[in-house]
Amino acid sequence: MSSQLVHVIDVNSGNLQSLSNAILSLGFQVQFITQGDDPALESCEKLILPGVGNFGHFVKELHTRGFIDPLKKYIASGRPIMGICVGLQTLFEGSEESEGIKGLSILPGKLTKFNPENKSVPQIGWNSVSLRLSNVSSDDVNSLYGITEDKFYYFVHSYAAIRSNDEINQLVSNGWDLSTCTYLDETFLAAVSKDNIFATQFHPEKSGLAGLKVIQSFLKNNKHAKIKINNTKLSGETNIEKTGLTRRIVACLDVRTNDQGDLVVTKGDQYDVREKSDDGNVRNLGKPVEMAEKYYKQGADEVTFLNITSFRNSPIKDLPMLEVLRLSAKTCFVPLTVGGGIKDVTDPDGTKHSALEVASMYFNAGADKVSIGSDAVRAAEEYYSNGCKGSGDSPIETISKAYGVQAVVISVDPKRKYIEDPSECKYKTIKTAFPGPNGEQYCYYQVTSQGGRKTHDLGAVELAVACENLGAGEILLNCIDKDGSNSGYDFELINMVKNEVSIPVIASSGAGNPQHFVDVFENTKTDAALGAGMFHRGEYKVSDVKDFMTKNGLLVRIDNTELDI
Ligand code: 1PR
Repeated sequence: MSSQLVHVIDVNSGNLQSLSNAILSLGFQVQFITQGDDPALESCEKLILPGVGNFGHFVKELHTRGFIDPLKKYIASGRPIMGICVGLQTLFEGSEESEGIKGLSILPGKLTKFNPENKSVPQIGWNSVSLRLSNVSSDDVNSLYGITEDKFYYFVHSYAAIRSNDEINQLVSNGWDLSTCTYLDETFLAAVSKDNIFATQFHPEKSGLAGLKVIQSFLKNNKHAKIKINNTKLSGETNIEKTGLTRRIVACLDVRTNDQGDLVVTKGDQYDVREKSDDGNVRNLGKPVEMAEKYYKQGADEVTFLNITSFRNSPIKDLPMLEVLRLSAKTCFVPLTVGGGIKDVTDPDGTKHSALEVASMYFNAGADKVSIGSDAVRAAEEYYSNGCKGSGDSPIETISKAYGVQAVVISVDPKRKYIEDPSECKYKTIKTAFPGPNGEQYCYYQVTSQGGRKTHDLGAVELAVACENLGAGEILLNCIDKDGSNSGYDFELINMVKNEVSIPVIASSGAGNPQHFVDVFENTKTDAALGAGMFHRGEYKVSDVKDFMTKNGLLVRIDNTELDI
C-alpha cells in the first residue's frame, strides 16, 4: 500500500539503519533516495530528511547530489516532510559550525554552539521539552506529533537554534508550533512544525518508545492530539546542578569469542575474564544480542558493546560483531556504541582498510558511536610528540570529521599509580584520600592499552585532554583497579578527568549495587554511569537502579509510552 511507504533521503549521513528499523517496527516500509533526480521524489507521499554530524558537510552533500531544488519543490507541494537533527538545522539560514554555507532559510537565524564554559558540550543525553503551540488551545491538545512534556528525548549535538523568549514568541505568532528544550541555561528549538513541515533536533529513532511515538504520529499525520500524560516526571533533583538532562545509565557488554568459538558476553575482574576454577574458561554470561535487548527493555539509556580481544584479529573479518550490531539495532531504540579494533587494519591478504572504513561499517550496521581504546593512546602519544598537534589522519580525527565529534568515544583503561612526591611526576596527580601501601599520599592514573596488557608513559588526564583536542566527543572512563570489584566507582579519577575536559564523561568500573549509581552522581560531575557485571549476573535490573535513583531524588528516564500498533 503506497501510504505505508516512507521515503528517506540518504546522503550517507550516520545511522540510517536505526531509522529504517524504527519505521519498519511501526509497520511501514522504507525506501532510500540517494540522488535529487530520483523520480520517487516527485511522487512520494512522506519524506524524512535525517542528518548527523557537520552542518556544512551535510548541506554540501545535499547540493552535490542535486537535492536542494527538488526538496524545495517537495516542500512547496504540501506533502509531509520530517527533518531529524541536522535535517532540522538545514531549515535555518546557516550555522556557526560552517560559516558561509547556506541552509534552506525556511526558518530565520543561525545555529550557534552551546557555551562549554558551564556544561558538557556536545549535549549528549535525554532531556524533556516544553510545548509552544500556535493556534490551538492547551485544553484540547497537549502534544505535537506525539511529543509530550512528560517524556524525555535523546539529544546529541553541539550546535542548536538557541533562542530568546522574544524570538520564540515571534515564531509562535508567525504560526510555528514549537517544542523547546533547556540545557542548563540555554533554550533551543527541539522541534518545529508549520503546515506540512515537521523537524526534531532530537533523534526520535533513538528515544525509546517515546521517540517511536513521534515517528508514528508523523507517519499517521497525527499532528495534534490530547494524550494521557504522566505528571510526576520532574520530581526530585534538589541537591545537584540541574542541566535538564536525566542521569544516563549505560549497560556495557564486553564481548569475545570463548574457547569453544562462541561469541559471548563476558566480564572480568580487573580485566581478567577467565574463571578461577572451571579450567580457566572464559566467563560466559550470555548472548550479546539477547542481553542488549533485555537491558533496553529494562530501561538502559544506552548500550555499549566492547569487542575486548579485537587487537588479536582483523575487525574486517570480525563479522560476528557487525551482526551483533545489526540485530541489536532492530530491537534497541536507544544509542548503541561499539568499541574494539577501531583502527587502520590490514587483512591477512594485505588489503588495507582505514579506521574510517571500519567505523563506517559499524555505523551502517546500526552503531551510533564508535569507541576507540588502544589507538587513542597511540594518537595521544603522537599528539604530544608533535608539540600538541594532530597528524590529521588519526582515526579520532578522520571519524569525527566525517561523522561528527559525538560519534567518537574514547575508552580509557587506566591504573592507579601511587607516588610520594608529585613534583617528580610529569602527569596530573592528586592528593588521594586512600594512601598507597607504603603510605604514599599522591597518585596519578597510568594509561594502558590492549585491554590492560600494555602500559604507557602517559596519564589518564593527558590522554583525555589530547583526545578532546583531536576531536573526541565523549570519554568512557574505566578503571582497572575497580573493574569487577563491586566496590563503587573511583570518584578521584572521575573528578580529576572531568575537571580537565568539557566533553561528557561516562563513569565506569566498580558498580555493584544501585547505591553506587546514586553515589557517583552525587560525588562527581559525571554525565553518565555504566554498569556491567551486576546486571549480567542478574543481581540487579537496570530498572532497579533507576527506581532507587528516583527514590533518592535523581532524575532518570522511565518510558511508559503506549504505541498505537
Ligand atoms: O583497544 O580500541 O581495541 O578497544 C578494546 C576495548 O575493550 C576497550 O574499550 C577496553 O576497555 C576493552 N577491554 C579490553 N580488555 C578488556 C577486559 O576486560 N579484559 N574490557 C576490556 C573493558 C571495561 C568496562 C567494564 C567496566 C564495568 N571493560 O567497560 O564493563 O569496568 O565493569 P563492572 O561494572 O562489572 O565493574 P581497542
